[in-house]
Amino acid sequence: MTVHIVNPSHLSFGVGVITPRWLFVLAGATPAEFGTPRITDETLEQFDMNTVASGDVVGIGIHTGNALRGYEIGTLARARGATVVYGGIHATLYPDEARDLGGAHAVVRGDGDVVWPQVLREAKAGMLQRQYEGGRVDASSFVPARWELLPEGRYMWGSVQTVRGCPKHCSFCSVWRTDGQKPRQRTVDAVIGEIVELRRRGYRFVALADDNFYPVTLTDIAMAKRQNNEARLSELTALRAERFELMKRLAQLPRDMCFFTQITMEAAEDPEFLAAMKKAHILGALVGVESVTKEGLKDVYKGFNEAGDDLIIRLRKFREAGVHVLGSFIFGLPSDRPATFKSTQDVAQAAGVTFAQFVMLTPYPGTVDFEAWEKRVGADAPRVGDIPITRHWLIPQDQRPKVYAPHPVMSPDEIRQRTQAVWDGFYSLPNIWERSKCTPTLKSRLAFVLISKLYRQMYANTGIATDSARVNRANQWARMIAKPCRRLFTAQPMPNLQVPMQS
Ligand code: B12
Ligand code: SF4
Repeated sequence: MTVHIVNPSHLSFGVGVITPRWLFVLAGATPAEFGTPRITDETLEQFDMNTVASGDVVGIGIHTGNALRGYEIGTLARARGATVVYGGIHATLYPDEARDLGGAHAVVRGDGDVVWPQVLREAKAGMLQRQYEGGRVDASSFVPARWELLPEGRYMWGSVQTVRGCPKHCSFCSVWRTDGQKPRQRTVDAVIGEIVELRRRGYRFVALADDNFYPVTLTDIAMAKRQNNEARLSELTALRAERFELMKRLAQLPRDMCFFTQITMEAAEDPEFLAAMKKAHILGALVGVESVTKEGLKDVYKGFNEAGDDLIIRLRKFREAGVHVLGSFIFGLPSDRPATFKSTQDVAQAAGVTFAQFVMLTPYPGTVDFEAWEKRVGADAPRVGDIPITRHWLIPQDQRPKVYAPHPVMSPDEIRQRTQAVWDGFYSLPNIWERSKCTPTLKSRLAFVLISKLYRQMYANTGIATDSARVNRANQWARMIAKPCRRLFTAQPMPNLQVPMQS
């Protein structure tokens, strides 16, 4: 019996940017008695159905965007006599769908780390259950990824999770509802062990695949003090101390290492934290800016962000501390107006963000926004074929409309065109060249241009473009420049690298 683990994708580029972490974690959770699982990441190449034999187990992980391709794989694998098991955020939200449309014998909801061995053993014994509740496992039970199973020369960045969950409650995000609001921080040793393993193999760029790398803010601590809440205070200070301990250990790793994470902009008010990040080689962070106006922030329950000039000051603090920002902005919020687009681009440029992404407000399942939208459109939702757009992920890829939240004054097309124009403006060659000054040499400036263009092209595809010629062009471009880009990220392996000592 072979265990297959598949990350579905309808598009394969041959080269991947970030390792899909769950594949290697689930491989790590596979008990030795089942042998080494066969991992397929379809963002590299398509799953070879001929490798599936009757009695094999095929584990498929889906998020909303790749669920339909996942269902195709599951249906075909089941027809070959395999036992099909789904997991991942989308299967957690819609377990019945995976059974009805994806040929699932079983669905795992929540974390797979602890429950996966049980699933495999019960499958082997012919006692598989329809559904398993993986729940939110404690950080001490997170399984380390099996990086020795990485295919040679295919990815640019490794990915290591340091914390799961986020205490905030943004309306467009499902993380706080699925992963929970209580931060589950892994031990420093577990994180460092994996990173050393990756560097030994020649990965010097590592994405810290966290929901929010700064789960405890100075405001949280001040509030606990004000409330004389001793228990809360000691919990928060312990979490904060662990973050600093992690960064101290990261700082002891080879100097050529570079980390990237996701963080809220509150970290800008914490110079000690930013300085520790810089020392720890965390040189970049995605910051969810979302909106440059107070009204926009209110729309998404993100009142802890700043707007206007204060926002520019906050974002610049990252830059001044030596941490590059990938600013993430949302267009199509109810309070947005045509003028918001230009002012957003202006703020992004004035704030000195190194990269930016401009996404259109999309109701993702599991979010507050999705629930409100689904309730509002109800049974009257427009359909493509038989499928209501509230189940847009089930519409075949080539007919799938981009689904955006309805807006009080602008049509989806107006929002899309204006969003596209902001992408084009922010990533115009002169603007990229100007931003490339943040790197020291001509060679690195050219690399910066290449990477900016790759980022922009890959996004045009998964993000906002609806015109298929543009999507195809973006795809070809991305395919062409992905290989040379990968070379920019690799380093000499360091097989003898030691784990830095505890302080
Ligand atoms: C890092 C990350 C990224 C990175 C890297 C992706 C990569 N190659 O790995 C980048 C920045 C590229 C990215 C991009 C996007 N992301 Co993202 N990303 C994440 C993040 C923060 C962590 C993912 C991760 O590595 N987790 C660690 C692993 C170990 O956990 P896991 O994937 O949950 O897997 C566990 C369980 O789910 C389960 N499991 C998973 N699969 C399977 C399969 C089986 C068989 C079993 C038994 C169990 C199982 O077991 C695993 C171990 O416990 C998640 C949030 C999150 N907390 O998961 C969002 C998240 C997955 N992303 C999300 C989104 C929306 C996106 C984008 C669409 C954003 C955008 N607007 O462009 C793009 C889409 C990219 C694409 N086409 O795939 C959403 C997905 C929502 C949804 N309903 O699908 C999430 C949940 C965040 C959110 N805001 O809600 N992302
Ligand atoms: S801060 Fe980020 S991860 Fe946390 S709920 Fe908001 S969008 Fe989600």
